Amino acid sequence: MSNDLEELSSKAATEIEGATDPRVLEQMRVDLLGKKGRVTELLKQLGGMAPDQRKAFGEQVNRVKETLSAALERKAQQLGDAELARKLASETIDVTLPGRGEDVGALHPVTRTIRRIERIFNSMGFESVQGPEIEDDWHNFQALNIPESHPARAMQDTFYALDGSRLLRTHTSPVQIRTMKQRKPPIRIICPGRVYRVDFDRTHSPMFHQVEGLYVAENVGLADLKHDLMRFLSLFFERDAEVLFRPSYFPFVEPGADVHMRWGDRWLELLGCGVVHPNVLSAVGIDPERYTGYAFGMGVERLAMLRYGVDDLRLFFNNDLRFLEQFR
Ligand code: 2NM
Repeated sequence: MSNDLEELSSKAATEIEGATDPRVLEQMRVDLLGKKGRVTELLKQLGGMAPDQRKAFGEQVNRVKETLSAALERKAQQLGDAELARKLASETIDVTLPGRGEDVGALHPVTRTIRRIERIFNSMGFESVQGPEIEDDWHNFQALNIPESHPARAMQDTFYALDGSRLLRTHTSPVQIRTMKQRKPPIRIICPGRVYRVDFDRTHSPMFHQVEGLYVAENVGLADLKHDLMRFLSLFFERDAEVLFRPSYFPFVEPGADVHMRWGDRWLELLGCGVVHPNVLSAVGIDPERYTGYAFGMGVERLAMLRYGVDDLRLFFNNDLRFLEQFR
């Protein structure tokens, strides 16, 4: 074999053996055996040779060509196998690992209770209305027949802005005041929402939720109030509620009452209510000679505690998942 061919063959064989990249190996194949490859060029030279030389040289080049071709193929296979093995190793999935787990969320028990109260009153023809939590003195007190210096203002301690111009509503009644100013009777609404009072212990939270209701039309009276509230309580507690109306005082109603319900061998106070005071109707521009109304208010957390058997109101505000998860 000629020295040139010998050298080309052994150099190429070494390079092929040392290849680590399939693309580099493919480039080697093109450089050696491609249309313009070095081995191919040698074969092209055969045409210009003397017949005796041609036979011997042709056989040598062909042998080199076959050797290199086989080496290239073997190496390509080897690199392909290595690549596949690497890929399989890196994409291994351990199916015995524990899963990440999916937690299902749930509505807060207070939200559930508000929705339950709303659903019942909506079915009785009451429309849900909402309003601002930051209020002024007129909507939260004056329009509700609670003038400055009235002792009723001391009944509930109010959060005031530092300059005294605004306050956090202490009940949702200002929403009813706003609605009565905007609409003409008949008006039949319930107002769920957050309210705020300076108060914090086992049964009081500085923020809590109320649902207040209002029905203003011609000839609305105490009998309508009693009937509608008894119907609500029976639907809410899913039993024939034994209900007691006891006289009580709220400046925005006359007469006023506290509603109690028999709970085992005790009477529990559940909500307050009454016939809307004529001063309230006058304040919002409704003629008290023509229209009358009833109103009521209830604490949502209190009803939620009774319905779910919760004995500490603060559990509703700690957001401890061990508590909340029980309401899924
Ligand atoms: C209560 C008890 C009694 C009440 C009155 C009004 C309004 F705006 F119509 F005057 N809204 N809510 C009311 C009456 C609320 O909560 C214990």
